[in-house]
Formats: sequence, structure tokens, C-alpha cells
Amino acid sequence: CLGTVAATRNPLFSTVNDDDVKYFIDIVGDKNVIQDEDRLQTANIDWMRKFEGSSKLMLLPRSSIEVSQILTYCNSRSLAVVPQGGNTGLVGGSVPVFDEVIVNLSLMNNIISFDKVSGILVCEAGCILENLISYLDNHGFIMPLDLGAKGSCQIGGNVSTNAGGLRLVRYGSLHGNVLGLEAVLANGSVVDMLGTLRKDNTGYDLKHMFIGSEGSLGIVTKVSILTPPKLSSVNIAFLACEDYFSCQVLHHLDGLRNPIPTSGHKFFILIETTGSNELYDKERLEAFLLSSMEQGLVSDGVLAQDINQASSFWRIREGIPEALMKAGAVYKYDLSIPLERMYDLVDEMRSRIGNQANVVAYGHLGDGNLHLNISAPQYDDAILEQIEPFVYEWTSRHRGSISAEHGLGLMKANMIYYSKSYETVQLMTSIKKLMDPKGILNPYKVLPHTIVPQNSG
Ligand code: FAD
Ligand code: 2HG
Ligand code: ZN
Repeated sequence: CLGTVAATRNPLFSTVNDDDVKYFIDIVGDKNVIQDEDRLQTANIDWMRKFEGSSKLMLLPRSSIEVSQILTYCNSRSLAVVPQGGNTGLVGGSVPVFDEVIVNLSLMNNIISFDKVSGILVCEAGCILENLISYLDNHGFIMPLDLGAKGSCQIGGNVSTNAGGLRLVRYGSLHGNVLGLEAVLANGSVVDMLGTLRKDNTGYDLKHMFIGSEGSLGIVTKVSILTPPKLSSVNIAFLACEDYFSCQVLHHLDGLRNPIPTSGHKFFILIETTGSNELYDKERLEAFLLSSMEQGLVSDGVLAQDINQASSFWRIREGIPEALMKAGAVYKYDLSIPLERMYDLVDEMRSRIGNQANVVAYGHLGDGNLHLNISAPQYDDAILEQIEPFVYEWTSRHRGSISAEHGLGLMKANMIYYSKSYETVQLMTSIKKLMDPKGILNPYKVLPHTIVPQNSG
């Protein structure tokens, strides 16, 4: 095993005192310095109710200048900070580990500009994803990303986690869609990389350092993003398959078709296709469904007949994480695995776990991303021992990634060597030291807090 989640508070960090609070009130105003216990409790605990810190202070800046003033001060005082968006992260990255100051971006929620010709949206980091989706819908565009947490997650959080989600297979990752961003560094410098150009090869493209760095290198304050036009014809198919082999084959086909699932099937696939010719798209989807059924790849299926049915199909898929939370405790693993081996892990995990817990597998088939969720009535060390480090070793052995889309956060900081080489982690550590010498930004997350010998991993 390469380590555990346990971290020790960095003794070099200061503790917030009354003078600090006064200083923060001067910066963001009285009502944006949160010391109220109920609000702090919500901000201290993550979506899964698994990771909980004990911060006594949350700040709600209203501008990049305020973020800059906060970080300048925190850096000079060695006060650790956790950047927070919608707090929907699933790896314990968005909440304090100890008493870090929470800097929540929710008041920075303005849309700065939208260009209807290019589809380029520029906005502040605290904009809620669903609000951006609605805004663009009114202009005939869509966001290139969509996820079940859209009602709460913020674009700054999406960028900082390089969120994948439900449209990545079609529109690609945020490394491609984010054209620029503004970030505030640990020392308070505001770095303006908020370009709106499609092409700009003037040296290192440093915005990529902030995409997916989970608040460890800077606070993202503004984002510029390329949004695709909304297409008029949307088709959704909900298919049932009898075996995993059929799922893999279907994933390679580029048609659209959907039968409705009935009970007794083992596998389900949700496919959405978009195009601009409704009649042609529907015909293609139907032809695809027919041939898949003839080949025995699909045993049942349903095509959404209207927008209501389409959204109800998506609700089934998007509602899985919440449904699992209601069943008790969940051990979540977010893995990239070569498609042909993906289901082997599920089978192996089921035989290890037996009837101690329920092994639930879903994800983003088109992206090779498995969400392996092990659901039990309550957290239990005996179950955890059956899962870890087996799940990480298995993934590493098959040259997968131990975090496909959720990041490392606190949960997997010490597991990084399962997916990255010693030299890569060394380089990441050097970059972190250069950009945040005192380590005040999201400490204990992303990078390992245990020393790992060169030949490990
Ligand atoms: P938070 O949870 O607040 O923070 C996440 C991380 O980013 C933390 O490390 C935090 O410090 C950092 N951070 C947040 N804002 C900033 C900022 N402005 N600057 C710097 N750092 C910042 N994820 C996927 O990839 N795909 C999915 O399909 C998906 N579906 C989900 C469905 C549900 C129901 C839930 C609960 C979560 C899902 N997630 C998914 C995980 C999560 O929603 C994403 O990681 C999301 O991008 C987090 O955004 P947030 O605003 O909630 O960020
Ligand atoms: C999803 O795809 C999210 O629904 C959450 O990434 C995955 O709950 C999970 O494990
Ligand atoms: Zn996902």
C-alpha cells in the first residue's frame, strides 16, 4: 500500500486570529466573512459526507482584486486556504482538512461577455454550470460539458477539476474547450491569460496548469470557453444488453437507436446523438437499432419520443450517485481502463466483496471511464481492506488511471504513484514549490504527503 488519507497539520501554518478577521472584513465586507456555525458546517463537509474539516472562517470575495488581496494576506501570514466552488467534488478536495480558510467563489457569478458569432463565453469562475447552460440555450448554444451536479457545481470548479461528464465523448475535454482563464496565485498576483483566441502559440500555454490542478496552484477567477451551437435534432436511446461484449461493440458503432429497458437485463447503455437533420438522424438511429437487435447486441431498447422522455432517461443516469448516497456508505473509484478489460475488474471486485456490499458499475463507456461504486450500509474497515490497494494495483497493472475525471483531492493524493512516474511527481512538486512556496493553496491535496521511494508504484 502506498499510504493512507491521513495527514498531519503543517505546523508552519498559522491559526486565524481576531486581527486576521478584521483584516478580511476590510477586504470583503462584514457580511462576506462567514463565521456562522451552520454555514461553516455545510462548507466544511463534502457532498458524500465523508471528508470533514474544521475551518472557522469562510470568505466570499466579489472580485479578482478581492481574491488577490485575500491571498496576498494569507501568504504573508502563512494561513492555509482551500478554494471552494459548488462543493460537489468527490475526492475530498473542496473542503478543509484542518482549519484552512475557505475561499468560496459563489459571489463571482457574472457573465462577462458572449459572442454569438464565435460562441465564445467569458464569465466569472463562480457561475453555476446550469445557469450557463440556460443562458446559452437562450442564444442557441450549449456548454461543451454537462454533469449531474450542474445545479450546484461552478465553472471554476469544473475547470479546476478538468471535469469530464456526459458530453466529453462528443465535444472533448476542457483542455480543448477552455480558451483562456484568469487565476490568482498564492502570492496574490493576478495572472491574466483570459484570451479568446482559437490559436495562440506564443510559448508555454500556462492556462493548462490550472485546468485540473484542483486549486493547488492558484484560484481560477475567470474563464473563457468555446461553446458549440445547439443542434436541432436530438435523439436518445436507452438500450439493454445481455453481456459486456455487446456493450463494447455498440460503443464502436456510430449510429443512434434506443430500445427501452425492462427488468432482468444486466447492462444498459444510454446514447444521445445530435445533428441538424431530424428525419435523417432518426432514420439512422432506427436502422442502427434494428441491425443491433438483429445481431443480438441489443436485447431491448427505447427511443425517447419527446423532450420529456429524453430528460427522464438522462435523470436515470444522472441520478445514480444520489441514489447510491441514499443507500448508505459508498466507496467511489473513478477509473480509466482499457475498454476490453473494464468489466473484468467489476467481476473480480464482486468475488472479493461477496455479500458484504453491493458492487455497482456505471460510467462513461465512450470515454473508457468506469465509476466503480461499492455500496454498503455503513463504512467498514473490513470492506475497505478488500477494495484497497487491490483496485489501485489492478488499475495500474492494466495501465489505467486511478482518476479518470474526479481528480486526486485528499482521497487519492497518496495514490498518485499508481498512475504517475516518480519523475513526473517530482516535476509536479517542483512546479508547486515555485508557484506556492509556502504551500498555502489546498494543502494535503493532489501531491503525496508520504515519501515514496524511487522504485515504488
Ligand atoms: P468543488 O467541489 O467546490 O471543488 C473541486 C476542486 O476544485 C477542489 O479541489 C477545489 O479546491 C477546487 N476549486 C473549486 N473552485 C475553484 C476555483 N475557482 N479555483 C481553483 N480551485 C477551485 N465530475 C465529473 O468530472 N464528471 C461527472 O459526470 C460528474 N458528475 C457528478 C455528479 C454528481 C451528482 C456529483 C455530486 C459530482 C459529480 N462530479 C462529476 C464531480 C464534481 O461535480 C466535479 O468535480 C465538479 O467539476 C466540481 O465543481 P465544484 O464547483 O463543485 O467544485
Ligand atoms: C457521474 O458520472 C459522476 O455520474 C459521479 O462522475 C460518479 O458517483 C460516481 O462515482
Ligand atoms: Zn462521471
